[in-house]
Order: sequence, then C-alpha cells, then structure tokens
Amino acid sequence: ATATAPAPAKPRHAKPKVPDQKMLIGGKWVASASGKTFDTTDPTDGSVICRVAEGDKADIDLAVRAARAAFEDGPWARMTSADRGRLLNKLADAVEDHRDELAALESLDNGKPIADSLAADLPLTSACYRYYAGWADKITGQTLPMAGPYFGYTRHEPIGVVGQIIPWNFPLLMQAWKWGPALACGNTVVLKPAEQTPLTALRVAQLAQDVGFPDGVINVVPGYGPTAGAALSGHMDVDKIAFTGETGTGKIVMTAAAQSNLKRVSLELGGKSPNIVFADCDLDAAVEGAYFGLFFNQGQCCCAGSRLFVQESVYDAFVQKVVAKAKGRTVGDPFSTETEQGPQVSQEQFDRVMHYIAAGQRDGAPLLAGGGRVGDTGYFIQPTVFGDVTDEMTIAREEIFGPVMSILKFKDTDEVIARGNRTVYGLAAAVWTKDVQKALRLANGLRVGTVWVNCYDVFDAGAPFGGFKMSGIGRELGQYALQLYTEVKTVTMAL
Ligand code: TXE
Repeated sequence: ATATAPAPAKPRHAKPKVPDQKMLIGGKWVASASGKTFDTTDPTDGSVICRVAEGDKADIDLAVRAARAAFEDGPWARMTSADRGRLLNKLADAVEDHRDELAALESLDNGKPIADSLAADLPLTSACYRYYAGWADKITGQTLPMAGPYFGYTRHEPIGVVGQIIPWNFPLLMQAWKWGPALACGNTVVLKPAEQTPLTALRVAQLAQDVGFPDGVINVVPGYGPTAGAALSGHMDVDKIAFTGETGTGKIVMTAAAQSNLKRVSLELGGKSPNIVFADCDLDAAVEGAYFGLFFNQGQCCCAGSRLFVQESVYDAFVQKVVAKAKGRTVGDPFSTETEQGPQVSQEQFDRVMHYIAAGQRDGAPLLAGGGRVGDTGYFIQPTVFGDVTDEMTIAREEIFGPVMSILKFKDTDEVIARGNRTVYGLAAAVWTKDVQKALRLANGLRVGTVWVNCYDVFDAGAPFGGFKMSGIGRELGQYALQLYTEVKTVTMAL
C-alpha cells in the first residue's frame, strides 16, 4: 500500500488575508489625520499585504494627548496596581489564545519561519506580559535612614506618557518588552511599530482593548521613523522614550530627547557579539550553538554571534562541521513547517546584506558557503560562511544583520578577551569551554551586557538584557526594567 500511496503534501500553514489597517488613538480606530496610508509588504515576493494608516506629527499629537488624559484622569490613574496586573495577565491569556493567528501574522509581515514564530516569538511574548503582570503590585520604594529627626521614604512612581519605537526583527516580542514593564509601572504608552512590520502590534493593541485596558492607555501610531518616530522622540509632552533599533538612529532619538524636553531615554541598539569557542569545549554543542546563534531569525538579531572566534587547534574541525550545517539549512517558504530560514525583511535589508557579502570577498576572506541569493523573487539569501576573517575586515566590524557568519582564529585567552572587546559595541558574548575558571575569566573580562556560557540566545523575561558602550542605555527585562519606567520620589517628614 505504501508504494502506491501519493507522497504526503508538505505540511504548510495558510497565509492569512489581512484587511487595511487603521491606527489606535484614545480607544478608537482611526485613519491618519492626513488620510495617507503606506503599504506593508510580503518579503517572500514583495507583494502588498494591505495598506496601513500612515501616522505623522498630527497623529502623534493626538495620541500623546489621549495618553496624557488617560494617565492623569482616566480609570487607569485610579486603578489599583493589582488590577493593572490582572489586565496584563488577561493580555497574556489573549496572546496565548490567539497564538496561531498572531504567529501567522508575524511570519507574513516579517518573513520568519512559522515554526520559529510558534516556538520562540509567541511563548516569549506571553511570558513577558505574564512576568510583568506579577510585578505590577510589587513595585515598592525604601524607607531611608535619615541623619536627624526626620522620616524619609521613597515612592517609585510611573514616569507618565511613554513613547516607544520598535524594530521589525521581533515585532511581537519587542512590543511585549516595551509594554510589559511600562504598563506594570502605571505609565500610558504611544507605540510606533516599524514600518516594515506593523500588523501584529495593531492586532495585540486590539486584544488589549478587548481585555479591558482603558481607552488611551495604549495608543499605536504606525508610520515612518523620520516623521512619526521623530515627532514622538521630540515631543514636549512625552516623558520618556524607549527605542530599539540601529545605533545611528538611537543617537538621533537621544538628540531629539535632549533638544526637546530632556525626556528619559532608554536604548537597545546594535551589536557585534563575540562567540568564543575554546578547544576544550564540547565541539558539537559549540557548532550547534554557533550555527543557531548566527543564523536564527535570518541573522536579524541584535545579539547575533557575528564574530565567531575559534581556537586554532580545533579551527579546521569546527569550520568543516559548521559549513556542512550551513549548506544543509532549508531556506524557503516561511509557511512551510520544514523551513528553517525565510527571506530578509525587506529589499533594503537584502541589499545591505548582499553589500556586506561583497565586502567580505573584496577584503579577501575565503567564502566557504553561500554568498548568493536564493531564487529570483523575494529577499532570500543563502546561509553564508566566511573563514579566516581578520579583525580589521568590514564584516568583522560592522553589524551585517543577515545570514553571514564570519569565523576568526585565535590562540589564547588574554588575546581573545582583548580582541572580543575591540569594538564600539557591547551587547552580548558567548564562551564555549569545559573549564569553569576560563569561563568565569571570560564572563568577567568581556565588556558586554549578557554573557552566555555553553549556550546562546537563551532569553528569559526575568533576565535583564541590554548593552554596554554603543549597544545602548538601560536594561530591559527582569526587575531592572522597572527602573526604566519609574521616577523615584523622596518624601521627608519632620518628626
Ligand atoms: O533600523 P532603524 P532599520 C540595525 C540592523 C539593520 C539596521 C537598519 O543593523 O540592518 O539597523 O535597520 C524608527 N526617529 N537594527 O533602518 O532605522 C523606525 O521607523 C525616530 C538593529 O530598520 O533603527 C523603526 O521603527 N525613529 C536592531 C525603528 O526606528 C526612527 C533592530 C528601527 O529602525 C527614526 C533593527 C528617526 N529619525 C535594526 N528613523 C536591533 N538592535 O535589534 C527610524 N526610526
């Protein structure tokens, strides 16, 4: 019977159909003040998914006004912290209940494989909302030892109206990292999603309205960076701006904050993270971790292990194994459950990655795998590996944000710590070794916000994440993120 049965169809999820989208201001779904829209496109072929209301300064003004009103006199301002936590828990439930729909929307807009959306983005997103739901009624100040007949204490109060600008690589998750702590602390928000991927932000905003967040607490204004993003970061009535994206854009956002009302700023920016493989490691685990740590999400991760340092005695064996894995990676339709790598998010990102591949070849790094596009439609790029990369090459210095692995050779511990730190970035690093002392020396010596030991890209809502140096300011996730969304007030009373 098996000989005559037709081959089973490849398992495939259905691509959702999406209607044109409005923006959410003060609890109402509205067109933009200008009436303008922009297209959001499918990165597998560049076709238009739908049109989205295009926000600009006038819409940001309206959204900020709605957020201000909700902060000052809406039901939100009178709600107990436990009730705020309950709403965040309901939002976590709603995200879980709409898991399949949200995963499909994310894969459609971003191009990431549906298997990744379901296994990573969705559970991390709901876990983040749930984690901060738990914090809502546990945000406390201190009592202070005063030198005199005084009673002093601090209150940790919400900052107020918070502007949030997020990128396209993890749209759902970046929204959760921003909304979870901001809402737990009692702020109101105006979010500008990335113009490449506005769809899931808008859908989650609807879910938030459905579970009962009061009008104006959450506002979403889609649009472009230099217009809507600039209006938000330069707004005189926004108390804090949180941004994730390119380091250069982070500087623009910080400048706008400085030149307007000195709003508080937190930034999560680019990286060039060293992933360091010692000869005494479990080599297969390191190969797997290096492969995952670079190629995951089409290489579009701020913490991608994009400088892969391998100790010289295992260099050849390591390279052989990792190149074989890269060559075997399944690139294609994000809606096929077998796909491991989808397209880059946009034509712009595709061009940028191809430019870096050309730079690697120009600089003389041997191309060991890939190097070209896949097919002739959409933004698919072959998993690419360069060997014998040296520190001064462009591909070892600049953030590529694509499926391009650069392997460098090193001799000893002191050397690799120094070379690992020789970058303007400081987001993350990893070390692979069975020697505990060596692992701890590296963990202490590397100037980065996160060090993974014998693992890569392990995230937890409770573990803070952010950068040293030009990788950012502040820490998201964990208890630390509460500091980004609260002001400390000191109260002193004479006894
Ligand atoms: O980023 P931008 P882009 C890096 C990565 C990538 C490169 C370019 O190297 O190749 O950045 O990507 C908004 N005022 N990362 O151009 O511009 C924009 O609309 C206010 C790293 O997409 O930083 C979007 O919402 N906002 C990264 C957001 O900023 C502005 C994630 C991010 O876009 C603005 C993404 C302005 N003047 C890209 N200009 C990471 N660290 O995770 C743009 N924006």
